[in-house]
Amino acid sequence: MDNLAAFDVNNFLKYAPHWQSALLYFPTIGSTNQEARRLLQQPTGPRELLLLTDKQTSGRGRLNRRWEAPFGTGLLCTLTLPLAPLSLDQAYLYTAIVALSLKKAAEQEADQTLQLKWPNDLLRTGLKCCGILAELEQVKNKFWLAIGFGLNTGLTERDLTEAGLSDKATNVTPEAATISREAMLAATLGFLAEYRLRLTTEAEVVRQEWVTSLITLGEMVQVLDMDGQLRLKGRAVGVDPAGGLLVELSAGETRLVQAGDVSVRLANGHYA
Ligand code: BT5
Repeated sequence: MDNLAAFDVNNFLKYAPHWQSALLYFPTIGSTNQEARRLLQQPTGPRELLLLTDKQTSGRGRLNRRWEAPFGTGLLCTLTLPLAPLSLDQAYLYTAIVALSLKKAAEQEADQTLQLKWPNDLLRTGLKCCGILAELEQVKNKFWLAIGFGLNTGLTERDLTEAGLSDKATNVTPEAATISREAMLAATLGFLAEYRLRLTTEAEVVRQEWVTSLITLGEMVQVLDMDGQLRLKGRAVGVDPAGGLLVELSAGETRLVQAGDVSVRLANGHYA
Protein backbone atom coordinates (compact mmCIF):
# COMPACT_ATOMS: atom_id res chain seq x y z
CA MET A 1 0.00 0.00 0.00
CA ASP A 2 2.42 2.69 -1.16
CA ASN A 3 -0.36 5.29 -1.47
CA LEU A 4 -0.21 6.35 2.17
CA ALA A 5 1.26 9.76 2.94
CA ALA A 6 4.94 9.99 3.71
CA PHE A 7 6.05 11.15 7.15
CA ASP A 8 5.83 14.96 7.18
CA VAL A 9 9.23 16.06 8.43
CA ASN A 10 8.34 19.77 8.36
CA ASN A 11 5.23 19.16 10.41
CA PHE A 12 7.26 17.13 12.91
CA LEU A 13 9.83 19.92 13.18
CA LYS A 14 7.05 22.37 14.04
CA TYR A 15 6.40 20.27 17.14
CA ALA A 16 10.05 19.52 17.83
CA PRO A 17 12.31 22.14 16.15
CA HIS A 18 15.40 21.21 18.16
CA TRP A 19 15.63 17.92 16.28
CA GLN A 20 16.40 19.68 12.99
CA SER A 21 20.17 19.21 13.12
CA ALA A 22 19.98 15.58 14.27
CA LEU A 23 17.21 14.21 12.06
CA LEU A 24 17.84 11.92 9.11
CA TYR A 25 14.76 10.96 7.11
CA PHE A 26 14.85 8.17 4.51
CA PRO A 27 11.74 7.41 2.41
CA THR A 28 13.04 3.82 2.20
CA ILE A 29 15.99 2.14 3.88
CA GLY A 30 17.16 -1.36 4.77
CA SER A 31 16.90 -0.90 8.54
CA THR A 32 17.20 2.27 10.62
CA ASN A 33 18.99 0.32 13.36
CA GLN A 34 21.49 -1.06 10.89
CA GLU A 35 22.17 2.38 9.40
CA ALA A 36 22.41 3.94 12.88
CA ARG A 37 25.07 1.42 13.87
CA ARG A 38 26.99 2.14 10.68
CA LEU A 39 26.87 5.88 11.36
CA LEU A 40 28.08 5.40 14.93
CA GLN A 41 31.27 3.86 13.51
CA GLN A 42 32.05 6.68 11.09
CA PRO A 43 35.52 8.27 11.40
CA THR A 44 33.91 11.60 12.37
CA GLY A 45 32.80 9.93 15.59
CA PRO A 46 29.45 9.05 17.08
CA ARG A 47 26.72 11.59 17.78
CA GLU A 48 23.12 11.63 18.86
CA LEU A 49 20.87 11.16 15.86
CA LEU A 50 17.29 10.35 15.04
CA LEU A 51 16.86 8.16 11.97
CA LEU A 52 13.40 7.91 10.57
CA THR A 53 11.86 6.08 7.64
CA ASP A 54 8.56 5.21 5.98
CA LYS A 55 9.64 1.76 4.84
CA GLN A 56 12.33 -0.75 5.67
CA THR A 57 13.31 -3.47 3.26
CA SER A 58 14.92 -5.50 6.04
CA GLY A 59 13.39 -4.17 9.27
CA ARG A 60 14.67 -6.24 12.16
CA GLY A 61 13.47 -7.56 15.47
CA ARG A 62 15.59 -9.36 18.02
CA LEU A 63 17.89 -12.13 16.78
CA ASN A 64 17.24 -11.18 13.17
CA ARG A 65 13.50 -11.68 13.31
CA ARG A 66 11.70 -9.46 10.87
CA TRP A 67 9.74 -6.27 11.48
CA GLU A 68 6.97 -5.96 8.90
CA ALA A 69 5.51 -2.56 8.02
CA PRO A 70 4.46 -1.46 4.53
CA PHE A 71 5.21 2.14 3.47
CA GLY A 72 3.69 4.77 5.75
CA THR A 73 1.96 2.36 8.13
CA GLY A 74 3.99 3.13 11.20
CA LEU A 75 6.57 5.13 13.06
CA LEU A 76 9.88 3.49 12.27
CA CYS A 77 12.86 5.13 13.87
CA THR A 78 16.16 4.69 15.66
CA LEU A 79 17.89 6.96 18.15
CA THR A 80 21.59 6.86 18.83
CA LEU A 81 22.75 7.83 22.30
CA PRO A 82 25.68 7.16 24.61
CA LEU A 83 25.25 4.45 27.24
CA ALA A 84 26.83 6.76 29.85
CA PRO A 85 25.95 7.52 32.58
CA LEU A 86 24.44 4.05 32.82
CA SER A 87 26.53 0.90 33.13
CA LEU A 88 26.31 -2.04 30.75
CA ASP A 89 23.99 -4.01 33.00
CA GLN A 90 21.64 -1.01 33.20
CA ALA A 91 21.41 -0.65 29.40
CA TYR A 92 17.94 -2.23 29.43
CA LEU A 93 16.67 0.92 31.19
CA TYR A 94 16.84 2.72 27.84
CA THR A 95 14.40 0.19 26.38
CA ALA A 96 12.31 0.72 29.50
CA ILE A 97 12.15 4.51 29.13
CA VAL A 98 11.40 4.33 25.41
CA ALA A 99 8.48 2.03 26.26
CA LEU A 100 7.26 4.32 29.05
CA SER A 101 7.56 7.36 26.76
CA LEU A 102 5.56 5.67 23.99
CA LYS A 103 2.92 4.67 26.51
CA LYS A 104 2.56 8.24 27.78
CA ALA A 105 2.52 9.65 24.26
CA ALA A 106 -0.24 7.23 23.20
CA GLU A 107 -2.30 8.36 26.19
CA GLN A 108 -1.74 12.02 25.40
CA GLU A 109 -2.03 11.92 21.61
CA ALA A 110 -4.58 9.15 21.06
CA ASP A 111 -6.28 8.58 24.39
CA GLN A 112 -5.13 4.95 24.27
CA THR A 113 -3.86 2.91 27.19
CA LEU A 114 -1.09 0.57 26.10
CA GLN A 115 0.32 -2.30 28.12
CA LEU A 116 4.02 -2.99 28.54
CA LYS A 117 5.08 -6.58 28.12
CA TRP A 118 8.53 -7.72 29.28
CA PRO A 119 11.01 -7.13 27.76
CA ASN A 120 10.29 -4.88 24.79
CA ASP A 121 6.71 -4.84 23.52
CA LEU A 122 3.75 -2.52 23.80
CA LEU A 123 0.31 -4.05 23.43
CA ARG A 124 -3.17 -2.76 22.81
CA THR A 125 -6.04 -5.12 23.54
CA GLY A 126 -3.49 -7.90 24.03
CA LEU A 127 -2.00 -7.47 20.57
CA LYS A 128 1.42 -6.06 19.79
CA CYS A 129 1.37 -2.52 18.41
CA CYS A 130 5.02 -1.67 19.04
CA GLY A 131 8.36 -3.40 19.39
CA ILE A 132 11.65 -1.94 20.57
CA LEU A 133 15.12 -3.08 19.56
CA ALA A 134 18.10 -1.72 21.52
CA GLU A 135 21.53 -2.66 20.22
CA LEU A 136 24.87 -1.85 21.81
CA GLU A 137 27.72 -0.60 19.70
CA GLN A 138 31.25 -0.17 21.00
CA VAL A 139 32.91 2.92 19.56
CA LYS A 140 36.58 3.02 20.56
CA ASN A 141 36.37 2.49 24.32
CA LYS A 142 32.82 3.76 24.82
CA PHE A 143 29.44 2.13 24.40
CA TRP A 144 26.61 3.66 22.41
CA LEU A 145 23.10 2.45 21.82
CA ALA A 146 21.07 2.26 18.65
CA ILE A 147 17.57 2.06 19.99
CA GLY A 148 14.85 1.55 17.43
CA PHE A 149 11.13 1.21 17.64
CA GLY A 150 8.35 0.34 15.28
CA LEU A 151 4.89 1.60 16.23
CA ASN A 152 2.00 0.50 14.05
CA THR A 153 -0.35 3.33 13.10
CA GLY A 154 -1.93 2.40 9.79
CA LEU A 155 -1.75 -1.35 9.18
CA THR A 156 -4.82 -2.68 7.36
CA GLU A 157 -6.37 -6.11 7.87
CA ARG A 158 -4.82 -7.03 4.57
CA ASP A 159 -1.34 -5.92 5.67
CA LEU A 160 -1.71 -8.00 8.83
CA THR A 161 -2.87 -11.07 6.92
CA GLU A 162 -0.10 -10.77 4.34
CA ALA A 163 2.51 -10.53 7.09
CA GLY A 164 0.99 -13.47 8.98
CA LEU A 165 0.32 -11.21 11.98
CA SER A 166 -3.50 -11.20 12.17
CA ASP A 167 -3.62 -12.92 15.55
CA LYS A 168 -0.61 -11.07 16.97
CA ALA A 169 -0.49 -7.44 15.94
CA THR A 170 -2.58 -4.29 15.83
CA ASN A 171 -2.31 -0.51 15.51
CA VAL A 172 -1.90 1.96 18.33
CA THR A 173 -5.48 3.17 17.73
CA PRO A 174 -8.60 1.06 17.01
CA GLU A 175 -9.13 2.82 13.69
CA ALA A 176 -6.03 2.70 11.50
CA ALA A 177 -4.26 5.99 10.74
CA THR A 178 -6.27 8.15 13.13
CA ILE A 179 -3.16 9.37 14.88
CA SER A 180 -0.69 12.00 13.73
CA ARG A 181 2.63 10.20 13.47
CA GLU A 182 4.42 13.54 13.66
CA ALA A 183 2.72 14.59 16.91
CA MET A 184 3.12 11.09 18.36
CA LEU A 185 6.85 11.08 17.66
CA ALA A 186 7.36 14.58 19.04
CA ALA A 187 5.46 13.68 22.22
CA THR A 188 7.42 10.44 22.63
CA LEU A 189 10.75 12.21 22.28
CA GLY A 190 9.64 14.90 24.73
CA PHE A 191 8.79 12.31 27.38
CA LEU A 192 12.00 10.46 26.59
CA ALA A 193 14.11 13.56 27.24
CA GLU A 194 12.47 13.86 30.68
CA TYR A 195 13.10 10.20 31.48
CA ARG A 196 16.73 10.45 30.37
CA LEU A 197 17.28 13.30 32.81
CA ARG A 198 15.61 11.29 35.55
CA LEU A 199 17.90 8.33 34.84
CA THR A 200 20.80 10.52 35.96
CA THR A 201 19.18 11.43 39.28
CA GLU A 202 16.65 8.75 40.18
CA ALA A 203 17.26 5.66 38.05
CA GLU A 204 15.73 3.38 40.69
CA VAL A 205 12.45 5.32 40.72
CA VAL A 206 12.26 5.12 36.93
CA ARG A 207 13.06 1.41 37.05
CA GLN A 208 10.25 0.88 39.55
CA GLU A 209 7.83 2.79 37.33
CA TRP A 210 8.71 0.43 34.49
CA VAL A 211 8.51 -2.71 36.63
CA THR A 212 5.08 -1.79 37.99
CA SER A 213 3.84 -1.08 34.44
CA LEU A 214 4.71 -4.58 33.21
CA ILE A 215 1.60 -6.70 32.67
CA THR A 216 3.82 -9.78 32.58
CA LEU A 217 4.42 -9.82 36.32
CA GLY A 218 2.15 -12.09 38.32
CA GLU A 219 1.13 -14.02 35.19
CA MET A 220 1.73 -17.66 34.33
CA VAL A 221 4.09 -17.58 31.36
CA GLN A 222 5.72 -19.85 28.85
CA VAL A 223 9.30 -19.00 27.98
CA LEU A 224 10.22 -20.03 24.46
CA ASP A 225 13.64 -20.27 22.88
CA MET A 226 14.09 -18.32 19.68
CA ASP A 227 13.34 -21.44 17.65
CA GLY A 228 9.94 -21.64 19.35
CA GLN A 229 10.83 -24.54 21.66
CA LEU A 230 9.38 -24.37 25.18
CA ARG A 231 12.19 -23.72 27.65
CA LEU A 232 10.17 -23.38 30.85
CA LYS A 233 6.78 -22.56 32.33
CA GLY A 234 6.02 -20.74 35.53
CA ARG A 235 4.84 -17.56 37.15
CA ALA A 236 6.67 -14.31 36.32
CA VAL A 237 7.43 -12.91 39.75
CA GLY A 238 9.89 -10.07 39.25
CA VAL A 239 12.69 -8.38 37.34
CA ASP A 240 16.28 -8.63 38.57
CA PRO A 241 18.58 -5.56 38.78
CA ALA A 242 19.93 -6.24 35.27
CA GLY A 243 16.46 -6.43 33.71
CA GLY A 244 16.13 -10.23 33.57
CA LEU A 245 12.75 -11.85 34.24
CA LEU A 246 12.41 -14.00 37.37
CA VAL A 247 10.14 -16.97 36.76
CA GLU A 248 8.98 -19.20 39.60
CA LEU A 249 8.60 -22.83 38.56
CA SER A 250 5.90 -25.02 40.08
CA ALA A 251 8.50 -26.66 42.31
CA GLY A 252 9.07 -23.28 43.97
CA GLU A 253 12.44 -22.87 42.29
CA THR A 254 13.10 -19.50 40.59
CA ARG A 255 14.84 -19.15 37.22
CA LEU A 256 16.29 -16.01 35.66
CA VAL A 257 15.47 -15.42 31.99
CA GLN A 258 17.47 -12.94 29.90
CA ALA A 259 15.76 -10.76 27.33
CA GLY A 260 18.17 -11.46 24.50
CA ASP A 261 17.32 -15.04 23.71
CA VAL A 262 13.71 -15.80 24.60
CA SER A 263 10.15 -14.79 23.90
CA VAL A 264 7.43 -14.91 26.52
CA ARG A 265 3.80 -15.94 26.07
CA LEU A 266 1.05 -16.18 28.60
CA ALA A 267 0.25 -19.74 29.61
CA ASN A 268 -2.63 -19.81 27.10
CA GLY A 269 -0.19 -18.99 24.31
CA HIS A 270 -1.38 -15.40 23.89
CA TYR A 271 0.52 -12.21 24.48
CA ALA A 272 -1.90 -11.03 27.16
C1 BT5 B 1 10.84 -6.41 18.23
O1 BT5 B 1 11.51 -7.59 18.05
O2 BT5 B 1 9.70 -6.31 18.61
C2 BT5 B 1 11.67 -5.16 17.89
C3 BT5 B 1 11.18 -4.52 16.64
C4 BT5 B 1 11.90 -3.24 16.35
C5 BT5 B 1 11.54 -2.69 15.01
C6 BT5 B 1 12.17 -1.33 14.79
S1 BT5 B 1 11.55 -0.54 13.37
C7 BT5 B 1 12.79 0.65 13.41
C8 BT5 B 1 14.07 -0.06 13.85
N1 BT5 B 1 14.82 -0.57 12.72
C9 BT5 B 1 14.83 -1.91 12.70
O3 BT5 B 1 15.36 -2.62 11.81
N2 BT5 B 1 14.17 -2.40 13.77
C10 BT5 B 1 13.68 -1.33 14.62
P1 BT5 B 1 10.98 -9.00 18.50
O4 BT5 B 1 10.60 -8.96 19.95
O5 BT5 B 1 12.02 -9.96 18.07
O6 BT5 B 1 9.65 -9.20 17.70
C11 BT5 B 1 9.67 -9.52 16.34
C12 BT5 B 1 8.37 -10.25 16.04
O7 BT5 B 1 7.27 -9.31 16.10
C13 BT5 B 1 8.30 -10.86 14.67
O8 BT5 B 1 8.87 -12.14 14.66
C14 BT5 B 1 6.80 -10.90 14.41
O9 BT5 B 1 6.21 -12.02 15.06
C15 BT5 B 1 6.30 -9.68 15.13
N3 BT5 B 1 6.11 -8.52 14.22
C16 BT5 B 1 6.73 -8.24 13.06
N4 BT5 B 1 6.28 -7.09 12.54
C17 BT5 B 1 5.33 -6.62 13.41
C18 BT5 B 1 4.48 -5.49 13.44
N5 BT5 B 1 4.50 -4.55 12.49
N6 BT5 B 1 3.64 -5.36 14.50
C19 BT5 B 1 3.60 -6.28 15.47
N7 BT5 B 1 4.37 -7.38 15.50
C20 BT5 B 1 5.22 -7.55 14.48
